[in-house]
Amino acid sequence: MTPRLVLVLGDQLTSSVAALKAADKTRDVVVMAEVAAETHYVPHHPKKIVFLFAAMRKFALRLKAEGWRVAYSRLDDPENAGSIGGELLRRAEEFGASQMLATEPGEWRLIEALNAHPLELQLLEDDRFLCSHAEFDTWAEGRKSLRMEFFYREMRRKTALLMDGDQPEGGQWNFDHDNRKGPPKGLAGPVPPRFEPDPVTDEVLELVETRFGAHFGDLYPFWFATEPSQAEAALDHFIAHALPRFGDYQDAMVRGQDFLFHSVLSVYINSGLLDPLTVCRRAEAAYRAGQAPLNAVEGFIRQIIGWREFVRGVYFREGPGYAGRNALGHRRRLPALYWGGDTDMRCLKEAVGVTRRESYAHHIQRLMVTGNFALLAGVDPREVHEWYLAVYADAYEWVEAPNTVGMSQFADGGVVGSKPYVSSGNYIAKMSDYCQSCTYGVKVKRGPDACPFNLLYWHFLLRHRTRFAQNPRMGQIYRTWDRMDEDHRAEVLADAERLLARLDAGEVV
Ligand code: FAD
Ligand code: DLZ
Ligand code: SF4
Repeated sequence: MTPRLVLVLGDQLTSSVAALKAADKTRDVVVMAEVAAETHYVPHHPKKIVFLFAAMRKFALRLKAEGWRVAYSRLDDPENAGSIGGELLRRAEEFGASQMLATEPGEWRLIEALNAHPLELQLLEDDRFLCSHAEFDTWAEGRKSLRMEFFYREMRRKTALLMDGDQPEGGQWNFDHDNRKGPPKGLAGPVPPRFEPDPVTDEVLELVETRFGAHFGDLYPFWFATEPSQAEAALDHFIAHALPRFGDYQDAMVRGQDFLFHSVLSVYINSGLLDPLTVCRRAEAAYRAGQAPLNAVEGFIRQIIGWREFVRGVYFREGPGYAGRNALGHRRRLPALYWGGDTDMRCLKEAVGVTRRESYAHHIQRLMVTGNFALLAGVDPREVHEWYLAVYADAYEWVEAPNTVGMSQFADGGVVGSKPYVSSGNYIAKMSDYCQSCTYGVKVKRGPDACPFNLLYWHFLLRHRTRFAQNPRMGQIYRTWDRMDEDHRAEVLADAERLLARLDAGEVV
């Protein structure tokens, strides 16, 4: 029998991925390829590229050890065709194959490329998720709006995680009201374990330094796990040292504390090094053993079986055009400060700084600092989306786009969230220690020293008054604005305009 090609992409690194489960070790050839097209369609952070290539190379070695025939293309192979489609064609010729098996990629772009490919394709649904496309569609069908909270309850019932019979553990589904503590002075979290690069990773580091040195982001020190046993050690460390306080300080931001009590596991979960349900069961076991409180464990599990599954459902349900949506008609260019340009705003300096160093920022930095500022300033959501996709090691479109285009930029018009996540400087002042060392005054509401978030908050709301004034959760904000002194209102808007003009002129803001 002629062999079939079995495509394994960089974020499908587990032996239980659908295409491998359906393949025949004695007949088929696994195809894995480092290709220029995937590294360039957005300028990925060098740490992200090293992570993926090192993890891919090690996975290929494990597959070979398990008896698979693997055709692995390195980026610097002279024969490398430069794209996934091109590599499949080259390997088809080499092995005389006319058929291929693939697990559905996490981006419409690649799904479309595979569907258009001349080889006969068997495309299998990615079953590393709790909720299949059909199940999500059944849940979504007929609902006026999709709300994560109700979806999440279904996932709790389905997995029996934190359930007490048919009731939620502790009598409530959600303990979020306990999870919004501002940081006390000196708050410090444990540092995630760091893994010394081995010879495989060293070789990739050299390659990436030469080829992608110009991309935004620091390559060194490189410390990510690149194989399952290391990722499991990172999970053990999180459960023992950070999970107990994950809930309390989930929204906190502290200078010099890049990770606080976050898990830093998304990079491993999304690429296949860790299984999401196993991660949740480990967290639940810590709660049952009295090692972590319910508000922490429920909050953590909700992110994985709630938000993570929900945004994936939205991405695939909404179809290929999702990442290009721009419901608010925003057109501003992404300011240079996102790519490391100078800024006087301490919060943005911190959030972009950790992104550059670690290819990581935690959720509130992504949502309420970089995301909030881009939305208030009216940046084109396509540019915002491409930035997030490029700079974070955990970013693949299925998860990044609904978070960015939907949750953070409201560019999907309200599919992911019922109202935009916008705030003035107040929120950042409450949840962080950033404002204490900022050039701007967070309490200053107008004039050159006013916190830019204070000015742009009102500018945003007024720009979109027709759309948002009818939203029951936003009407009160507009009434507050209407009660302010007229001269004050005019000055705030004029200051906001001046600030935007300075941003457009490339001045440091
Ligand atoms: P923790 O805070 O420890 O959370 C635990 C786990 O829950 C994470 O590892 C992740 O798997 C999951 N999770 C938490 N929140 C979300 C969410 N909103 N959507 C999906 N999964 C979630 N997450 C990505 O995995 N990839 C992305 O490209 C991505 N882009 C984002 C862009 C924006 C604008 C925003 C606001 C959020 C984005 N997120 C993304 C969600 C979230 O910020 C990251 O999952 C989280 O910061 C990863 O760090 P952690 O592992 O320390 O997470
Ligand atoms: C993100 C990425 C990068 C940078 N490089 C590769 C690669 O060279 N080969 C590969 O198979 N996958 C890569 N990936 C991941 C793919 O882009 C990913 O599979 C899609 O984004 C779909 O989730
Ligand atoms: Fe950010 Fe405003 Fe606080 Fe400065 S004052 S850190 S710009 S929120």
